[in-house]
Amino acid sequence: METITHAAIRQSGRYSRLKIEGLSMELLRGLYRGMVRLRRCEEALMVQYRVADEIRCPVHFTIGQEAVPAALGLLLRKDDFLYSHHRCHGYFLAKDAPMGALFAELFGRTTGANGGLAGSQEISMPSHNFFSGAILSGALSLAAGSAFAFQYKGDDRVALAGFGEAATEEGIFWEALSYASVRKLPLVYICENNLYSMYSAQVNRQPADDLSKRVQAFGVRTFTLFGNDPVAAYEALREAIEYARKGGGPCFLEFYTYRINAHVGPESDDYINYRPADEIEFWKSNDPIALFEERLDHAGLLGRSERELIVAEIDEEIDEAFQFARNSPMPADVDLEALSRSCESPFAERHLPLSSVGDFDETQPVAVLAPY
Ligand SMILES: Cc1ncc(C[n+]2csc(CCOP(=O)(O)OP(=O)(O)O)c2C)c(N)n1
Ligand SMILES: [Mg+2]
Repeated sequence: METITHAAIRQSGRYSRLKIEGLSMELLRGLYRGMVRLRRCEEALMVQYRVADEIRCPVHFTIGQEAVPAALGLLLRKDDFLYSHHRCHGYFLAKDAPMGALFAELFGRTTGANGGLAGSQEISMPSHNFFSGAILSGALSLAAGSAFAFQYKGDDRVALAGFGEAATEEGIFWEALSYASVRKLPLVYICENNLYSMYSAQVNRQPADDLSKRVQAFGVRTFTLFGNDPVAAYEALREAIEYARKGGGPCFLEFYTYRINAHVGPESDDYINYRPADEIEFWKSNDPIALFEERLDHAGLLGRSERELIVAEIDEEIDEAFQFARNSPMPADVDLEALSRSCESPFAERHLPLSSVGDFDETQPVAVLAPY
């Protein structure tokens, strides 16, 4: 199998393998729309971020990394669970969660997905089975737990988690992977390897750029791909999700990509000089949307005027999302104590008496926990 690393991608030059032949117009339009919707959303939020200082939470933008969330959005079922990390807007939209609830959350309004109290990197939308979080790798074990619950109940649901390559530097990644492999859990791990953790390159943090190889040692099926090809991303994700759904066990997909914007916030962080200018230029020339548009033009599909209509429709949705956020009320005084801490634990209180029946006796009946 061909080895993919960030260095090998640079060496092989501009990507030329994007194939759209034989794909339905519905799929091509869906991929294009998903990528452009995320891009326009992020660009608009960047422009509005400082205007009137209405967005106060840190935002990790995702320009350049649109292909994977766009592909994922066409494959997820409503009842699947998707977990994500700090760079979460693409995953939020992929789970079909409403743009207005995202914008209002960033604006700190009551109509935000979490009533304006979570902000960008902690946003969740339980009604859409979507959960993100700023604790790096925290979502990985939660996703494994959901996958365990689905398997235990005999559901054919899949739990997925999207994260960056630095999440694999936490022990919990390997612990969850090991458990998922042993139990053949319906779990799909989506790693967007964008080479950096904040301002630090992967080679300065990990022994080698060979994550998939290390994951294979855990008996987990892996897919390693150039991550700015939406069609390849779609096909790999489809195969992995189906494999997990049918009981094959967990999958790990590593998508090689690059974030064009700063690690956090709308302003550039290139003044830190943590990444070479020619590297940034290389990845700009491999912009997933530009690569896709080129192939569409070459094949004479989804022409300029049709694409402009899609963009206009998206821009209208974005305008409405801003209006919704700006016209929504700020939260009233919030009791943070009650929000973040509670001495009550109804689940434990219901079940602990059951599991402490008598002294240890291996013949005693096993307490059966009711689902909560
Ligand atoms: C447990 C923990 N440690 C450190 C951080 C600080 N932190 C926030 S984002 C980030 C970089 C993450 O890099 P990666 O996982 O590759 O995702 P990317 O930002 O590149 O998308 C770090 C170290 C954190 N949020 N949580
Ligand atoms: Mg990274």
